[in-house]
Amino acid sequence: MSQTLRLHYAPDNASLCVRLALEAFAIPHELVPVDRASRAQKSPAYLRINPNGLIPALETAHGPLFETAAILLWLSDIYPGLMPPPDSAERGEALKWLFWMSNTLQATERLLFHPDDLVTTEAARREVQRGLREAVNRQLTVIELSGGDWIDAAEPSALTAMLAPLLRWPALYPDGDGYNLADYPRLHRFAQVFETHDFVVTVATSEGLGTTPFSAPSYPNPPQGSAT
Ligand SMILES: N[C@@H](CCC(=O)N[C@@H](CS)C(=O)NCC(=O)O)C(=O)O
Repeated sequence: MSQTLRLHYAPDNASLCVRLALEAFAIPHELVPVDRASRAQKSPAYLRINPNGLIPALETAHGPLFETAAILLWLSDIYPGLMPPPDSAERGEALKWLFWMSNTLQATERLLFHPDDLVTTEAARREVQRGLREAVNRQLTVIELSGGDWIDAAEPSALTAMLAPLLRWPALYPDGDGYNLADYPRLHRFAQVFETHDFVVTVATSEGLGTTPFSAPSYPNPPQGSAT
């Protein structure tokens, strides 16, 4: 691939999943910060890269990509190891959970963090967030009990790069109330081991996420980015 990959990112945004995968597999890339304070993700220049006005986007020699899971899957076609190969026994299991994380867990979390996308009054916001918080907890129970062998912190992959931030954000956004990763022992243990990898420390340090970014998260410092 001739053109260097350019990841448009903001600290502690969904771009974190892609950064973890890029760093884990030493994939050459440039980082392009998106200034959320000035809503740069809605600027005409950024909308030409991602018409949804959302972070991340990845510029490639074949054009810009958006959607975190699609970017991870695209990278896995070029960099073996991110996903099990198409003809392997593990491929179906990996695809199943990658899509589930994208269209179920991540989508529910996004609504939990952005209730204003759905309702306008404070009472409605509280009601919607209560329901979405329960939904996230139910979904985490599903993956805790049913997730496959890929939930292995020792084996970095597209799947674990996507999972770890999804375990982090509900502890912080909108306020962390009603969420305790320790209620999910398998996922909690995964987070504790995952965050000891050098590539994770590198990304967490760069984004100001602290020393236990997944098992015991704290707000980003400096706080210029957030998953919300
Ligand atoms: N499904 C999208 C969701 C991306 C997303 O929600 N990004 C958030 C940050 S985590 C964002 O850009 N928020 C800014 C906004 O809504 O204006 C993906 O995975 O790429």
